[in-house]
Amino acid sequence: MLQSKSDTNGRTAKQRSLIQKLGKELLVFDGAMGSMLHLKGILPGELPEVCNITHPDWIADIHATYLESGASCIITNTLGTNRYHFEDSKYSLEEIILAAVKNGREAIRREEERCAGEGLSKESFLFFNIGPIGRLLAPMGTLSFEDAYEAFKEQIDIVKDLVDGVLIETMSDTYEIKAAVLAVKENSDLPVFACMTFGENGRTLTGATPEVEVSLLEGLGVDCLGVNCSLGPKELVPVVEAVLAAAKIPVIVEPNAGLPVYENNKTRYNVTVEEFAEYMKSFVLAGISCFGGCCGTTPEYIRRSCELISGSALNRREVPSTTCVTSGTQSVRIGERTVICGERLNPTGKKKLKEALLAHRLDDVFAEAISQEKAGAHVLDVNVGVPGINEAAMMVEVIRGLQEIIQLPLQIDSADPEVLEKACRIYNGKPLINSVNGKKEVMNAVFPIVKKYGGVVVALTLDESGIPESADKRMEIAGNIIDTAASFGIDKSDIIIDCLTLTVSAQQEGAEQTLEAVSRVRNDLNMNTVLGLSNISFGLPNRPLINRTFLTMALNAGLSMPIMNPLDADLMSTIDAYEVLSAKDKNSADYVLKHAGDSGLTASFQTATTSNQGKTEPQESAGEATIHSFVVSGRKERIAGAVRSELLSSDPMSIINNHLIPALNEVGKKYEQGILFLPQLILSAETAKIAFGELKEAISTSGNGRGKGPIVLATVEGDIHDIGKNIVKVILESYGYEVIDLGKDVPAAEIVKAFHTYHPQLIGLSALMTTTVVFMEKTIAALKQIPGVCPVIVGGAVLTPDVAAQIGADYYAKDAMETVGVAEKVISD
Ligand code: B1M
Repeated sequence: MLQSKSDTNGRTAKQRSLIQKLGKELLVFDGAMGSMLHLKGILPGELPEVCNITHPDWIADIHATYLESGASCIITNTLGTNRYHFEDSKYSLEEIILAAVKNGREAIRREEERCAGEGLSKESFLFFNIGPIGRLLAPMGTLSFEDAYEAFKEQIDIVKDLVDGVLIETMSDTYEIKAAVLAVKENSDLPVFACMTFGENGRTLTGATPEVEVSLLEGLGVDCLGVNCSLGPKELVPVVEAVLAAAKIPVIVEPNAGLPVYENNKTRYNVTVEEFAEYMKSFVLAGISCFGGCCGTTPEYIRRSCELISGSALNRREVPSTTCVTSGTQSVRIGERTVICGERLNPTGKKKLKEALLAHRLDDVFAEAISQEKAGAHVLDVNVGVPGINEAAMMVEVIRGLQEIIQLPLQIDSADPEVLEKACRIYNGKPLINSVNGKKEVMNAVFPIVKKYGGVVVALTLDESGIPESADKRMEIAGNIIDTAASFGIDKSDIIIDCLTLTVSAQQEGAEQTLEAVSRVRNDLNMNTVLGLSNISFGLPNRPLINRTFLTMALNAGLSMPIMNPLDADLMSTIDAYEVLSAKDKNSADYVLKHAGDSGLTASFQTATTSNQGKTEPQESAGEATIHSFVVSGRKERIAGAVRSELLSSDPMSIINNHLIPALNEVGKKYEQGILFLPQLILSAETAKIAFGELKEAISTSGNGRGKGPIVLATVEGDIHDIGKNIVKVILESYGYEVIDLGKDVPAAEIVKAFHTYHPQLIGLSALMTTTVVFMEKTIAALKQIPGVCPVIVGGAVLTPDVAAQIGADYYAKDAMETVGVAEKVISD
């Protein structure tokens, strides 16, 4: 797996020509296919990709018109040709994809003929278009990373020898785009262009920022990266600026023509040809290398943009090198503010963690990660090397679990290259890899992993002769590592040098040599440094004192990233003070925020009786181990136990009202504020569902009677929120009502049908979004057409008694208990 096919440089002359042009001359892509197919007369429900077979002439015509309008790159009509979209299709994936390629080639042939007729020479390129699979990847959905990879690989296997490049588009999940890029690079030599799509908040649906996208895709070695679709070109301006500020490789932008407006039975896009062209020109002047159009754009948009841009030279951007690692949502730049790497997920010297790993109590590991994140760590070291466990399997499991519940980038820490490889593959972001060293064998094993998966690697200044005593020798090893890395294509900005902390009680001169090496790496090599801290004080009394004094000296020498215990308040405060004194914390803003009101006593003095010399073992405070906190942080494995123990002293309804609903409200608020993202929202919802599952039994045993009703319940069309509706159902059942639950996202027609089938005495509708209240209104209107229909009750967070009345509902209930009150009234009447 380690070799990416592209490393073999087996590209065709056409592919090499494409790469030569990329970044030197403007490459113009085509515009939308879907809106053009509507103009051609595609029928409602007809799949655009199937038109490759049923209407090859349409597709070839559309491609040809784009080429004639100025595009030199066209993309196959294959956005959705993956095995999940075409499960039940009459045509095989291969038939559709081959037809799409044939149509593209036919258009290029016509364009060549046209140009030859006009005495022009023009080279056109055919890109295979890959879009999202249409299913969410785990942990948000059920599709595994490996299955996503296989679905992309299947497409690449068909086209690898037939096209000039691949354009991956409209991706909103970094994990999915990683699977797609790996599938292309491992199974073909094709040039890869990759785009993600961003929302109003400047993030992808799963919460990635432009910097996260750039770090990930550059690391994976794509040839060109960028942005497509999203909102309109105007809204994309800040995203494009952020991509251009971070990307060292060529950038592509393909906006849509704004959001669609449905008017007089027709869809119209609100960005005009002229506006679109103006934005494309400004993007080219700002430094993009390729442009095209997405939804709603037509050949006119491309033609006018080419006219306006004609004559503008590509802007050669100078992007400063940065050292950046990411999770799926957060990037951390190393070398600006001090980066704190949490050391506590490393079993060395931590008996409880070792036991937890051996007993497979991953819950303890995750609790430790959460407490380090809360304490202010920026990156977490993850090491699971305990004799007696399968380190590779455990590392993969722990990393998968951690990326579900925390947002910090991870440092994958192992001496075994196989473990590093497996972990880097499933890591969702640009990882920190710990470590390589000056030994030839280690460099040959680790650098290919760093290069392929695009990580930042920690380089230890030791080699076959061990750890050198002098700073001079450590610098020599650092130089050798940097040169060898370069021969693997790894830039020095993707290396952090570890000058190695020696135990001062055993080698007293060691600290000075380490600090000198740190200073020389920083000042002479202009590179970042990392040091594990706690080793320095081994064997001495009052270790925290030595640790924090060494930390201050190391920071002053130029240390970029201490690996340390973020739960040690004194160490953390030392960094806060250093950041002020070194003018990194501008206007002392962070310091004041954190330390206003401090007593001035050191934290270790305040907690002297309990600190145990800074050796805190994994533990969760009582405040953290609550139903509320488990829902907010998505701790699925802990929630059932917490609910069962709370049931010993509380009744189910008060658990719902006092713990679960406030927790979900907090999650909703944090989602709205952009603190949490969709993966966390989903995880919290799943955790809450497990809790409700536990409560359901307790509630139903308190039921008083059966057989009243029936009552039909449904969450309306367009809305998949069903937690509240399910509570209403359980409570009604516990009061003896027969409830027919139609589920979520239920169209009005189905609810009308259910009335005729079940003859309910009450129909209950739930909606949680402003956008779905209209469907609720439509459903009520449809029900009211039925003579003698039963009353309709509505509920859900967006509704109020006024809104309920406006949309024609008979009753409104603010919660499940009020629903029971209404049911009692309606049904006894
Ligand atoms: Co989403 N979501 N969500 N979400 N989600 C909200 C609703 C939101 C307010 C979050 C936010 O931005 N602050 C926001 C809606 C904004 C708006 O329109 N005003 C939102 C959004 C935008 C979205 C997505 C679009 C996100 C995205 O994809 N970018 C997406 C929508 C998908 C879709 O529906 N088409 C989405 C997805 C999801 C998850 C799948 C991740 C998950 C739902 C899982 C599930 O339900 N199976 C989810 C969750 C969990 C939430 C929040 C955080 C919690 C909702 C909840 O379960 N509350 C929510 C924020 C919030 O509400 N604080 C949010 C607890 C529940 C017990 O309360 O449902 O109100 P509730 O039910 C109460 C009462 O209202 C009443 O009784 C219940 C018990 O007391 N009640 C009735 C409910 N129905 C009743 C019917 C009755 C009577 C009473 O008579 C029949």
